[in-house]
Amino acid sequence: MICLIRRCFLGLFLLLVGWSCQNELPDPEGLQKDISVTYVPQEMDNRYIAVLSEKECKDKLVAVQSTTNFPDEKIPWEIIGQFDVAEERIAHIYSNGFLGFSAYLTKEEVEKLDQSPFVLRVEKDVALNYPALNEKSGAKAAYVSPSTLKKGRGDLVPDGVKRVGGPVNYKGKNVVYIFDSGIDLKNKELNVEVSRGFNGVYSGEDSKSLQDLNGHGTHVAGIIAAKMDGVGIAGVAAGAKVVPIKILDKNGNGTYSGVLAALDHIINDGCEGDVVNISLTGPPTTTLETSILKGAKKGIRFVFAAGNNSDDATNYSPGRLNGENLYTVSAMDENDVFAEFSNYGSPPIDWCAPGVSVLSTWINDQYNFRDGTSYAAPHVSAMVLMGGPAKDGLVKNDPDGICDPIAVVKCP
Ligand SMILES: [Ca+2]
Ligand SMILES: [Ca+2]
Repeated sequence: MICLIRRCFLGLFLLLVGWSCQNELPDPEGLQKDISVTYVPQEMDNRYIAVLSEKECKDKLVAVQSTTNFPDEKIPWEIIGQFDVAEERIAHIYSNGFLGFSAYLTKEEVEKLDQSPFVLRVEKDVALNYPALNEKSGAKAAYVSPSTLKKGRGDLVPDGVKRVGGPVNYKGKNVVYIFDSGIDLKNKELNVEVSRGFNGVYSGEDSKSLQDLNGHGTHVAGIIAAKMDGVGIAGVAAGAKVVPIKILDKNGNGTYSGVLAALDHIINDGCEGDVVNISLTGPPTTTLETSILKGAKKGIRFVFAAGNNSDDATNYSPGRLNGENLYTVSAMDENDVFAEFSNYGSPPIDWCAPGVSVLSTWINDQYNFRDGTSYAAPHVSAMVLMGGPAKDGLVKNDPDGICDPIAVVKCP
């Protein structure tokens, strides 16, 4: 179906939600948009990522492979040994998404590595910075205290969850990895699987625990899986296990090498049917995308936010990826109208889901309304966990002229 030409409604865009029957909840009008999905890469001083040639290494380092149960991990160590890089200068070993390592290196060492037939390329590590991740809501702060969502009322079903046909009590065994700022570990609304988590943050308070010190990851987790326990809210796949994969600290800072390490962990840990919810977007990189494609080939399903740049989604990675087990999600408001901030383009966008004034869990025993494709993607992650979404009509005013299908829970 082809939409009519994009209408010039952007200036009239208002943030309104249908909470009229919940008078005690704050009015989300005036909320700032969460534009956390655009990062500003900054080169790190002397940290590099060496990507090794699997073919060269496996052909020529056969002796190493036969000595261990984890041959791929041994290969980077073999190369590290050949180049005399001290162990304390190694940040990560990569053996699942790709073969390689990140390390603190001198320029001379980088040049030597670059010339090795075992090395495909050496990339500079970059700092990822999502300054908006830490933005508080505006003057009309939309935090909701638990007392407004207390026992006896049952679970409040947020508008977005309702729109997609949730909540459904999830009974399956698969998990959703929350690739984000961590998860509120003791949140009673969430079934957090800490033992399968991973921390890709190197330094500061955030490196010590998978606890979410920002709120973003907890919000995403609640949309997917807040429990139907008679209190608070209910998520789309209520009660599903969520796994904290921390790649951003409380101020929205992370590193490219940390993101790659987190992906490497997921590809090793994940089973067929597990889902990874990824809200970040940035410029495309081959190493990151290769890793994701490797995970998808293993049967792990990746759900990406399209990004909040009001731009063509093909310019943003990893949401620009297409193929089996890869889902990219745009955002709409409560009237099924395409969100003004959402990236567009079909392909790569597969589904549209609610992403305006989305109510979900937060840290410090709070609930919060947020805007962004970061919150549209988790609706679809929950549906992918339950076997994939069904289509319920098309979003209105899609700027690319091909209206994205609206994702809803598939009838059993
Ligand atoms: Ca609940
Ligand atoms: Ca479209």
